[in-house]
Amino acid sequence: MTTADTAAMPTGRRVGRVVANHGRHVEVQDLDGRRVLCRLHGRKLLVVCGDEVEWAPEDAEVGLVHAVLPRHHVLERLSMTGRAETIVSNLDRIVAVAAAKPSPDWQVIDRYLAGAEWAGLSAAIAFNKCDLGLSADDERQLNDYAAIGYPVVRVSTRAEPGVAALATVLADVTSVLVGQSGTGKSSLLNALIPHARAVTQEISAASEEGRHTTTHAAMHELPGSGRLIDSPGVRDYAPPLPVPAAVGSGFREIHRLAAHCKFQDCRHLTEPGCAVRTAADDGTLSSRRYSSYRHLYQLAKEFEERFPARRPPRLR
Ligand SMILES: Nc1nc2c(ncn2[C@@H]2O[C@H](COP(=O)(O)OP(=O)(O)OP(=O)(O)O)[C@@H](O)[C@H]2O)c(=O)[nH]1
Ligand SMILES: [Mg+2]
Ligand SMILES: [Zn+2]
Repeated sequence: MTTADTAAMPTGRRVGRVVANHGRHVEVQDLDGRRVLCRLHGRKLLVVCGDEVEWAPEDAEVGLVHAVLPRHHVLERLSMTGRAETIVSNLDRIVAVAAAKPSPDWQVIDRYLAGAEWAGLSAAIAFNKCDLGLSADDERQLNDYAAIGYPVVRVSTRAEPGVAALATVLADVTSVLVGQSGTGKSSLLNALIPHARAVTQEISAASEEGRHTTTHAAMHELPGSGRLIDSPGVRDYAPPLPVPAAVGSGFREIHRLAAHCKFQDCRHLTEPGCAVRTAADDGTLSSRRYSSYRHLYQLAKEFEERFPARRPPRLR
């Protein structure tokens, strides 16, 4: 926010950042660091965690949010109606959190990574609960992600190796922790910022799944510099999808290989001379990543057919 922008604001209004979203109420952090509970002006105002807003105090306790300032990078999800829903805004990085337990859903991780590529966000992977040990398959998947250039950190909130490697990935930027319920996102937040005191809960002994403990996104200041947003765990996730032909750009190694396909408009499915399929066959491309690509390609096709009027998101 520049001085010129602030000068254009009606008197009494201030700029703040939404640090928690409780539906019709949000918590706004003022420029001096004070947090104020605010109502939203009008039903149409859609506010998410991370938003910069214009707000004004109503009384000593409560404020009113009047407007959302333009957002830069956002994390969105695809809704059942084919729309993009913003989850958090003004981000730099997503950190996809998987864990030894519940068992990782790598396809969900791939969808977060593809969404980050399309949204122009950087992405990293944190593998938590390393104190429980990593399976050979977990090791293989993590090594594959590292090989294609994503920062991968192995962490634990209970024992060695601790969370120092994650702190390094988070320094100086605004990040959001995303992933399945029960992987330990809120526990990681608490390990990095003890006074955050986010609620955590054991995963279900019967289903070995998380209990969806965190119900809304909340932002915290990291020691040193940087901000960290904890978000509710998901069962599944899909980002807003581009046209099917652009799905490959969400998979950086597939995007690189595509330059060697015989046909420029290769979809990497059944075409002859496809460098992507050849790489999947000879093992230079992870067959699991290739399968995630094909699933997302199929989903993009289905959405294109079901929602022909939908405008695909602009890729960055
Ligand atoms: N063994 C082990 N357990 C952990 C570790 N980190 C977190 N846990 C446990 O995992 C369970 C789930 O942790 P949460 O932090 O609530 O998980 P979450 O990802 O925030 O879950 P949602 O809010 O539902 O998305 C809790 O019982 C934590 O104590 C770890 O490093 N090792
Ligand atoms: Mg949580
Ligand atoms: Zn191809």
